[in-house]
Amino acid sequence: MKIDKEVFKTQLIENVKTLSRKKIENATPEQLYEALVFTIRDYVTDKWLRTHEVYDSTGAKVVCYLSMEFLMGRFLGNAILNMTMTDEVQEVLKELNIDYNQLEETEHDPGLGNGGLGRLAACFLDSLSTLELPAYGCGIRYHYGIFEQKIENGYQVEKPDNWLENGDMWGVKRPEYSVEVKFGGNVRAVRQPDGQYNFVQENYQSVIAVPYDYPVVGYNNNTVNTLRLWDAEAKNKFDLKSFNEGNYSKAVEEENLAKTLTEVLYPADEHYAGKELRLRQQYFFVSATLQRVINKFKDMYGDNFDILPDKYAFQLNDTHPSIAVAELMRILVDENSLPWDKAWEITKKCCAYTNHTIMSEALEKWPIELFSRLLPRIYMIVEEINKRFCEYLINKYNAGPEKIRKMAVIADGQIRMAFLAIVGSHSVNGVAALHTEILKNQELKDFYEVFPERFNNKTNGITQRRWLGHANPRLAKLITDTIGDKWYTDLTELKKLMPYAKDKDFIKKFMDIKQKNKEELSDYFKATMGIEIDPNSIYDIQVKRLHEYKRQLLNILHVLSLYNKLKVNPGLDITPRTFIFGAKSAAGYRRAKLIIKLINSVADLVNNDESIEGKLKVVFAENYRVSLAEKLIPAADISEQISTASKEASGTGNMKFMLNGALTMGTLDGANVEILEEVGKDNIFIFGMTADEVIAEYAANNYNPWDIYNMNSDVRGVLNMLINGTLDENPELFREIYDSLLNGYNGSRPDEYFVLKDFASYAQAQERADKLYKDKEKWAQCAIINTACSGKFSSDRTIKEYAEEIWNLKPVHIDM
Ligand code: 26W
Repeated sequence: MKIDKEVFKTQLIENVKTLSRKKIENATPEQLYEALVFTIRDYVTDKWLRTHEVYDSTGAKVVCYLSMEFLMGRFLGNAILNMTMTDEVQEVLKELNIDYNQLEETEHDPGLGNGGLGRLAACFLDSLSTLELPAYGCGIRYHYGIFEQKIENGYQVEKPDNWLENGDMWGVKRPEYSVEVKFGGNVRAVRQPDGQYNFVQENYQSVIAVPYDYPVVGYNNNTVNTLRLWDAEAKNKFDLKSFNEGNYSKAVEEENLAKTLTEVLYPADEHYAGKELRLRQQYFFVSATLQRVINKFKDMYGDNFDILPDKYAFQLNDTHPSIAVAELMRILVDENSLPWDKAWEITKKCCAYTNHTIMSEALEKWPIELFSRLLPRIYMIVEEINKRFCEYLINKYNAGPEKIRKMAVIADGQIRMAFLAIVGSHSVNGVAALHTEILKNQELKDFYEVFPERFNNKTNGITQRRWLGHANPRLAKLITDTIGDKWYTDLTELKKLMPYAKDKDFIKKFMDIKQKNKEELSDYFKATMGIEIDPNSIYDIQVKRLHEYKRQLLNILHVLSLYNKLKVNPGLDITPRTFIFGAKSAAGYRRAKLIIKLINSVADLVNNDESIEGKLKVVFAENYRVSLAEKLIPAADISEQISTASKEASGTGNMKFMLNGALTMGTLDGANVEILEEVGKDNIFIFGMTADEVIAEYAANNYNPWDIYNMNSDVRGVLNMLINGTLDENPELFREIYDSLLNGYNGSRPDEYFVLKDFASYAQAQERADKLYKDKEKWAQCAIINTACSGKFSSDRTIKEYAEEIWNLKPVHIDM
């Protein structure tokens, strides 16, 4: 966007004055940040208003992306980039002697998500706006995001993340769109004159859902979509009626409910805990969203509900919002008197469900007792859905009791949210080709047989605006100087870099940038953690949530084996390597927390042993989050994507690293399979069991890791170190890890995730990497090819597929 620099400068100076009563030269970075946000927001708001004017006047179809998590990252830099104001803003700030980077760093990175699923939602919003697709992100305005991680004495310690403490600079409160959300009480059936029953919820507790809107700026266009996050407020700060009736405790209860409901994001990733408050959160934001949508729909189209699917699509980001199926039925049937069958057809046409994991611990199954107490009317509706579905299975497929119990939405005293989502949607998708095949042929086989037409794949993607344009401005500029700037909106343009993989001049520039990024990261570690790392070493990075299936353990055990090799043979010719980890563990996931401690203990051992002459370094980067990812990923040489095959649904970090010219060290899991297809086998390090092998091995159930221990002396050496006091003064500290690998722990199978089974193959792949790195030019070529071949993994491609194949959503051009 062309802006007048002088005007902009005046606005900025004025804003500093009004907001802080200061001259610009005396303002603190925080005050400057605030004034800059105000200035930028003005430009954004014009487009934002216009966007919604056009949506309303054209009656365009809108997608609501329903998600418990949106891991947006900082807003400022991304908004400026997408407004294409970066150069102008930076020039103005330079003229005013202000450090732009420092201002960006002042923004609290809002961590309203756990990991991949939340970040995917954020990338999708960026693509939706860039593609001019009408969209709302719908979620919860948690007052506390994912905890801030501190490492104390090698252990993770969780600190509250009060992201709103300095105000909410980007959110706009919209009290006029508030709605009431009801919990508990009882349902009374009221017989109507026509003999039909009306169901009324009585004696309930309720809260007011109040939306806050955040702008989602499209790249180089006029589209500004909305991220709508719901906050809870008490109905009446002091409910007068309840008070007068002497129902003082109810008034207080409702106030407490409002306070706790949106207080904090649940920080357990891929682990279902069955907490009442979590179910309340789910119903809260789903009900608020659907009520608001239906109110608006009725304002625009009256009660012609047949066209609801032509106007709204609801995408369910995992099962977390799958209660939407029942809530939409309630609104249509109870509040708008639609016949059940008609409402059901409409609901199915509107809803679509994305599955993000096959980990069985993640499956949401609510106990009937809890569910029916909290949501009595919704429970009745789920019962009816279940009854009709079971009848369908019997009539159409002659299903017997066995089949029914396997597939019912309600069984064994529980409500199975994934099944509710599948039954109530017209589309069920996995997030990578392999993942979708596993859903169809294993996890959801029964449903695939009944509804084959519903199943489809949408391989994940990432936004190149944040993950290249914003995170790696040097590389972005080199690419633009070389092939033009079309890649910002069409990532397949990067293919044009292929010929440059052999161009000496380009190779040098590409690798100089990598070097510069590595030096910057080294400065960052020095400044924040006091650790020195060598920018000439290989930066080998594994950053993601800590989970056993992701196998950070495999990585750190391999580091230990390298250490042992160097101890035996100090002259060993290996390229110096810095192994960088970043990972938050769920607060209650004991094994994962112990693995963090292990990584830090290995770091202590290795980093302080002068005899290995700095050939190995281990760094655990504290508090991994979006803004830290933006520093780490552009500096990576090797990207560790080493999950047990079949377990990682897709992965998206793998795509960010590839885009930034790192080589993948990976298993044939999730989207790694497709990365291999794009780059070819010479430009990636693949190792380990395949998904089929893992599944077969698991079924055979005769794997004995002791065989590996006995045969492989590297493995033996490393495992012994876990229990012989080398790593901690308490030799028993890591006994649990040792046992889990060799003997099984607490009833689970030994080495459930095949760490030892894949160890040798992993070590060999690492040797291949070490060897390749010695040929600087060859390595550079591979790195460039990785960037050049990453076009498929743009979330623009993914979102186009969702829009065309699931939502039937058309772009709407916004003119100013
Ligand atoms: C109920 C607790 C819970 C919380 C979060 C269960 C499950 C989750 C998510 C589904 C976990 C998650 O983020 N899954 C990741 O989704 C990414 C986006 O599709 C994939 O790339 C990752 O492979 C997958 O682990």
